[in-house]
Amino acid sequence: AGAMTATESWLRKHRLIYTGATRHPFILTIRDGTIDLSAFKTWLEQDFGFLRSFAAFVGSVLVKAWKESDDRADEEVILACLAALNDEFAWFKKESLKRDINLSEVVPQNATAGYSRFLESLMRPEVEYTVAITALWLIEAVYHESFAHCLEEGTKTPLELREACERWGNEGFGSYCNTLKKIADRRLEMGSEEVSKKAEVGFLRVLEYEVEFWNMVCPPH
Ligand code: HMH
Repeated sequence: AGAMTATESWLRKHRLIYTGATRHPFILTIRDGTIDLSAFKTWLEQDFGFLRSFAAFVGSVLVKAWKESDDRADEEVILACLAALNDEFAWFKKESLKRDINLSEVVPQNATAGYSRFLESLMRPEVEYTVAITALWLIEAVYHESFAHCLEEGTKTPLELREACERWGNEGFGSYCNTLKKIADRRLEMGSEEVSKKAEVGFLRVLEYEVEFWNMVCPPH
């Protein structure tokens, strides 16, 4: 058997928090059809705010790839991510119109603001490309795993939420996540132990912020 890659060993080692982020009660209520639509509205509002910071972060990862990467193909993957974000912004605007939300008036809640500050810390030039691309992979992978779970056979995901679930849950998005994972593993393999430690800390923080984000939308009882 081949040796486990860095990301695989971290997924194994930090399984509990990973599951907490990808099988959150909010996702489970979408899946079983009991979701509270006001929670979905909060998610829509707050995620739009998150995406603004996320787009800036992805831009910074592109800069790092351009400066530091050993493989020019990485830049194209990150550019495709930015293109998809452009599409996502349009989708959020369309959804907000349907649901009587004024996105320009939305105030970021603590979890969103905290997550944005974390992303901003990763945008600093001294943060290594390896650390940033590992975070980018995981941020996308958590959404893919979460929403793909709502599309499985036998789930009762409400029709009006299927489109949202398909945005991140579709197979194409899954292979894009896999491409990011491979880049992260390639970089982690060629990097130092020190960079790898920093990337693992970033990995854990992404999962913590993802759980906090879901908790804001759907508070634990
Ligand atoms: C909070 N995490 C959060 N929002 C998103 N849209 C993604 C990840 C994936 O893009």
